[in-house]
Amino acid sequence: MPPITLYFLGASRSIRPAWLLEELGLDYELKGAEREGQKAPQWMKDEVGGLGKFPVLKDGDVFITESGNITEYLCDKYDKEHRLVPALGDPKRYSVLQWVHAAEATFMTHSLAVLYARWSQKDGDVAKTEAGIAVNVQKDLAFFQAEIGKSKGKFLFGENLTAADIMIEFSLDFILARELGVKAQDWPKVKEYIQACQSTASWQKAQKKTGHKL
Ligand SMILES: N[C@@H](CCC(=O)N[C@@H](CS)C(=O)NCC(=O)O)C(=O)O
Repeated sequence: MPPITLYFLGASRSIRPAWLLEELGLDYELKGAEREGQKAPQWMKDEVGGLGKFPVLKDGDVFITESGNITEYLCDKYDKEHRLVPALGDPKRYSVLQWVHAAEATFMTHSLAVLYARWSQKDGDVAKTEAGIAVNVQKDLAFFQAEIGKSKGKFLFGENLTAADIMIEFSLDFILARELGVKAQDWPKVKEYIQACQSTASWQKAQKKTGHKL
């Protein structure tokens, strides 16, 4: 049995650590499940404890939660050549980690606000609420398009994949797939970037192993 287990919830951020594990060439056991209603099944929550949100990584006896934290953990422990996150003290480290954090703290926060309004607003003008919240999502996507436009390759930091791509790809795919405040534009560069990420051998392997589909 490999020491690493990935608790994977279908159609979720769990694709990030699956992609990263494949990119690092690590062997791992997959414990996968689909949502029941809108929620992860109870057995997964019972097994991992905590907040009961996914993905969760188990390495030996240690449970790690939060996809960004799992990313930093796996890179610190297994990316000894600092291919995916530059070494401590290298100023480039913080440019990469900026995206690792922005993927959740900015892009997902802004876009989920749209989704939650859609789910929970029972009366009044939901479209108007969405349009108001969508401004932040559009600013995020415009910023991303500008930054990818400066890259000398197909990924955020050139031709080589980094942890920044492994975190932000899901946020962008989720925003476009669920149409969370994106209607003002077609976002061609965002689509091209998602395509480039999903064409990597490691993303393809992760998708095949997990069955990930948004
Ligand atoms: N910030 C957390 C978010 C975790 C999260 O909300 N996960 C969702 C799936 S993407 C989940 O477990 N939902 C099922 C539930 O709440 O029962 C991360 O990046 O890992």
